[in-house]
Amino acid sequence: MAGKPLSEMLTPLSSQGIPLTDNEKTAADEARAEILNARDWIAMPAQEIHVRNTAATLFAAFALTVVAAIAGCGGGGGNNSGGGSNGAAIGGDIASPVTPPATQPLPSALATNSYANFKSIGLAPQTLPDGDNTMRAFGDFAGNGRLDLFRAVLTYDVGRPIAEATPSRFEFYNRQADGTFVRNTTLLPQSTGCLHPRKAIVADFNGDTRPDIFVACHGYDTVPFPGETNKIVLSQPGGGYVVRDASADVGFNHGAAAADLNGDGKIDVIVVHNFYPDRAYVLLNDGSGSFTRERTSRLPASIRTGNYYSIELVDINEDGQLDLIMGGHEFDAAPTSVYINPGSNNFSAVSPTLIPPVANEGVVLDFTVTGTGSTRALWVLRTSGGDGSFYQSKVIQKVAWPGLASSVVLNSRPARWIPWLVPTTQNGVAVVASDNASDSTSVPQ
Ligand SMILES: [Ca+2]
Ligand SMILES: [Ca+2]
Ligand SMILES: [Ca+2]
Ligand SMILES: [Ca+2]
Repeated sequence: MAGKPLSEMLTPLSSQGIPLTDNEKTAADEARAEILNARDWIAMPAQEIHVRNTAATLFAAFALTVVAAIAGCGGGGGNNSGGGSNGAAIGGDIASPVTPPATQPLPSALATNSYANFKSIGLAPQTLPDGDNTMRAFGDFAGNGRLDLFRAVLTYDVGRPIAEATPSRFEFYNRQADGTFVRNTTLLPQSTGCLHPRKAIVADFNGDTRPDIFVACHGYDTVPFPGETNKIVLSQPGGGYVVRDASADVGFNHGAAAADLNGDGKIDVIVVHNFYPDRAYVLLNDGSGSFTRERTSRLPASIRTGNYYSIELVDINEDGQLDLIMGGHEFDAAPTSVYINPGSNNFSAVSPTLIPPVANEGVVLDFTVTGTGSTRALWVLRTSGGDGSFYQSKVIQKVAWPGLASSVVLNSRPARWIPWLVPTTQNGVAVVASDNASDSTSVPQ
């Protein structure tokens, strides 16, 4: 894309000799028109530009990504068999713009695993507050029957010395009837979080039926990578929350998933981290939200050779037992792997089912499962890695289960990476989408 004038990029695609379907042409030309509209805004009075600035910035970034993909300057692409093309990605991305809902129904009760409490609650893409929303979780934290938001906001600059680094801020937001979020400062009087949180998961860790949040924290994000402890945000009598260390264990904790692993009815956590030989560890819950590391590993030895960062516990083969899915840097000896639960929650002797890799898009960020029976599918959210590029793309891979037929259904580069996907419905069509409406990212199931 570098060196190509904007005017040339914005000429109608049909005149550039690029083969597109009719739907793709329509979508692409609509995007082109929107870019030209955005350009016209430059001539607006300053006040009006200010009002429309956020929307314009978001849309321009999105539209430029589309043009880059169409113009063929996006990189990547699958090395796997099956369908998938930029065309399919463009169709899915543009033809189904995300419209935040005015209402957001809540499930009647919390599930006993963190995957379900995020991805099985009917969550539609949300209009999140300004600022850093990468670490986010949803639940009825304020207990008023309406979906609320938890997020962790970084406050340090990784370009500055570690001695100057300051902890993140943990924040609750109440969802309003119009779908916007308003900060709730009374719910969490002491909002000091860990230095660098990376994933927030929801379950009732202290048994009072109210949602709590476990936050995986990896600490200062450059050398010397000292790591840090995870945090637990626990519901308290009277309706508030407190932040505590989840345990004394220090690590580069990048991902986590929660379920009752030892069968005592108390919800435990598997944490995935890096720089340590075991790569992941189990924290057993005493029932009050205090955790102790399990010393006899129930985790597979095969993860110990690679750089894993992402984890889910979800029943992919529909036998009623949660299965373990792990991903990270495929180019660093970490093949994306599914471990089927043998029925004991003990994965130590389970051989992995290997998910087809995607060349140059080897950073695996998140997992979602949809469909049933012959339509069962695993969706793998990725970004760039393995070709010298790092976190410079937005890629969604669909993998049929159990046949493992793989297709890359969205591949945008350059593009801002996105952290999470959820299954949802848009205009009556089942899709997989970012839970952040401003990402404008969805693909048909
Ligand atoms: Ca609420
Ligand atoms: Ca609770
Ligand atoms: Ca347990
Ligand atoms: Ca299973």
